[in-house]
Amino acid sequence: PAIIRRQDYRPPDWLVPEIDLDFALDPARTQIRAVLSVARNGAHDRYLKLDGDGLVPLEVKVDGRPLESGEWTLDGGALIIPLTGDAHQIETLVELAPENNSKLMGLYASGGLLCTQCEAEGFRRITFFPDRPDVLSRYSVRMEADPARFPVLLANGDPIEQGSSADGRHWARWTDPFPKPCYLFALVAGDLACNADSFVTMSGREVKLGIWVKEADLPRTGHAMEALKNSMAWDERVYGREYDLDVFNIVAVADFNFGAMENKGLNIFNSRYILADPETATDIDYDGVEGVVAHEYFHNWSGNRVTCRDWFQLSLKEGFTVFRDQNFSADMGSHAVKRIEDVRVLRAAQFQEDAGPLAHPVRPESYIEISNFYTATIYNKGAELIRMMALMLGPERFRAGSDLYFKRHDGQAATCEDFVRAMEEGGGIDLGQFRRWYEQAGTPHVRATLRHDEATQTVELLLEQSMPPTPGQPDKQPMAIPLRTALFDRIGSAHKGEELLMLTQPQQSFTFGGFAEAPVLSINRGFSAPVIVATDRSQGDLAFLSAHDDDPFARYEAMQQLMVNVLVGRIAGQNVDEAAVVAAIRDTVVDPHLDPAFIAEAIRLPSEAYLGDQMAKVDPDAIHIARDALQRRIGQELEPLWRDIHARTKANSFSLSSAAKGARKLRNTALICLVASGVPDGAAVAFSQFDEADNMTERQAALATLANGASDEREAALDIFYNRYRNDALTLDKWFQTQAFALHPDTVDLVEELGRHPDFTLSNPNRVRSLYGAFGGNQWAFHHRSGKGYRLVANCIIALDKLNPQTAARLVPPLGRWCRFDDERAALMRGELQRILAEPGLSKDVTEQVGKSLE
Ligand code: B3K
Ligand code: ZN
Repeated sequence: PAIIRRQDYRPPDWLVPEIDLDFALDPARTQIRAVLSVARNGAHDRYLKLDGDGLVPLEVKVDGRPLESGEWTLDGGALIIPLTGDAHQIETLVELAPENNSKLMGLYASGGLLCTQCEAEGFRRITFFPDRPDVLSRYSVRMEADPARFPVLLANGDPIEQGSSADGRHWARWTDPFPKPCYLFALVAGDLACNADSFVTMSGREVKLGIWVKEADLPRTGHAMEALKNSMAWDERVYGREYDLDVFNIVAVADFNFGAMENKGLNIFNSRYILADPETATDIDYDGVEGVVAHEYFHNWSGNRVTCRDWFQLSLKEGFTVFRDQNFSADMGSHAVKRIEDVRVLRAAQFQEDAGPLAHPVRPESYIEISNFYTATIYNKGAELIRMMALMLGPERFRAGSDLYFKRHDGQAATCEDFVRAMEEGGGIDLGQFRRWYEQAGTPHVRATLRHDEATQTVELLLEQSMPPTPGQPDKQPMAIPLRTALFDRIGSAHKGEELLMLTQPQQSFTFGGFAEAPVLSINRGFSAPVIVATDRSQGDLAFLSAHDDDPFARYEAMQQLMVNVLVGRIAGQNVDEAAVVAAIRDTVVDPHLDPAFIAEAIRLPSEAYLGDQMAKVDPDAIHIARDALQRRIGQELEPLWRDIHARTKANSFSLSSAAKGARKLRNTALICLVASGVPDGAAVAFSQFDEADNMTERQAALATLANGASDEREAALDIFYNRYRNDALTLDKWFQTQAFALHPDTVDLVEELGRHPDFTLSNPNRVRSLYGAFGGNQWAFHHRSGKGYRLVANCIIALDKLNPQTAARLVPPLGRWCRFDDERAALMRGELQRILAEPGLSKDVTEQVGKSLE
């Protein structure tokens, strides 16, 4: 397949200032008539090329004149029309069968609805058009459908007219005053109920808000609506950004390839990020709804008003928008806990990506299939780059930079370079070297060594950076790395103030005076840079910081490092002191000044995958055994504490307050510890939590804890859960997911069985992700010695690729990490990748991911 390169970017040959679309909607046979006004862009004599994917032109007209079949050609799906003048009107007619669209890209059917997904290149599956983000058009859309099956007709912008046709059908016309790229086009038709509300903007305009769902789901839309109104107010307050249309609609659909989509004025969501109630949604789900609603809303400015010039600039909108949604969620809840959660995700997904065959820069140089580049690097690392700029600039100058960016590029298709330049000029800073963060793939490693000189009472902090090679980038230049740093006096447990150290050289040393005794180093506080830091701090120093660091992230990090050191030592067969870990956990748990949600984060053992990342070669079995043993010891030694916490965090009634959420989080952690201790009543305590809970957070956590072991309670709880929720797809997903995640020796066999379960289907991406996606993230189970886990996932990829290549390709990365494992496992993993690649008719999505994984 063809490689698309960033360097080959050329402005479009033809622009399309206006488009008029007419949809005669029907699941089996939809006709689409498109009228495009096209304008030659610059002086050239190139023909008009309109992208198409699987479309057959039934009619083609130029300026009203029907073309003979020889007057146009098809080239790899695209419609080619030679044109003589500089401005013409092009009309095409095509026909589609949305109900047969299993890729869920373009116009498709989901649960009786008709809906669209166009980003990145789905619009070309709807009509012939220059499908690239730098062609911006004004849209007018007419939809016509059977009023009984499709009473609601929605599109971007504002509704302007509606009516009934003579043949008993009805129609509606929507127009969007803001020029937009075609990836932001959307329509929805179906039998939907609306949670209607409104928001008054900072200039006093009233915006009508609607969240559209199946009638029965209406009671589950309240949290999403609150999140939407809070997001609108937050973007005004923090970025000065006001909403710009008179209506803002959100529709929830059951079959969706990812989380949600920011179509102008008509966001379309995976229902899992809209629907929430205490009976079926966990606190994590509630936070997910809040974060994704905010993310898509924030795209209205960072993405829609200012869009991307080409798909290499994807992080321009995604990194910035993730940064914005992260800060919004932090403001709505706890900054400390949100940062810890975000860093955990970054390390689990992005650091692994950066260390493997699919590593790519935040602004990639080439791709085969753009759908494969909606990655943790583009999104989460991209957000870290914005965060570093915001840190270096400070809040006022960062705001000046973002104001300049929005002002300068409103209505344009911009680049990452445009953003950096706006930050430089608006914020008054030189980001010359910082730009390497966009260019170089890989995670920088920083080694920090502290030397104390008693005679001069000074300390020297030596920082050394390096960056491992990544595909196509063998040698790296030094990065500009902002490290928030503090030095703690051992006596008094305080520091003299934090400093922002800029590490820009391969090696650099910083000297600090006034230390009669060697201080304790607290570095990369708040995780100020997305790097891997190695220090020579002793377990004693880490225990000190885990008790005294005033930066919550650094305190959490010290605790995690303390645990990592013990576990990695154990795995290597060393005799390590576990008592320090147990003591630090006890001290943290009983500290009355700490937020329970923070405590729960801090005392949680590092995941098996994270431990794997600390080793030269991952040994999944040894990691599991060591982690399990430490968890048991923590459970046993502090058993009364866990019982006490578990009892006293039981609430009388459900609330979504931070205090209530924190209590549930700590309660679930206490349950894990208690059950891990092996006390005879462990399963019974877990079962009663499962049984008595009035909320899904406690119920699912109890189920997950039971699922890790073998007990009658395990089987009973799984049965009850299944029977209670078998008709609720989103909740049944949790039943699949919990079993696929289970740290249980039989998980691999169970996943095989679940793949044959009557409720399992490849046609719903959420269901696929809850079984095979979750399983791919279960290190111990997936890397079962036999290779069975690899075979299961490869079989799923092969079968799913025929229906939905985009979702199939997302299952590839765990198989691609073979380099990190022993020779036997590596050979089995490569064998499966080769088997996939040998499949006839493989999509370019899967071909790209598998091909790169084998290099
Ligand atoms: N922009 C969409 C993602 C589209 C993914 C296409 N493969 C959702 C988001 O990031 O907000
Ligand atoms: Zn986004």
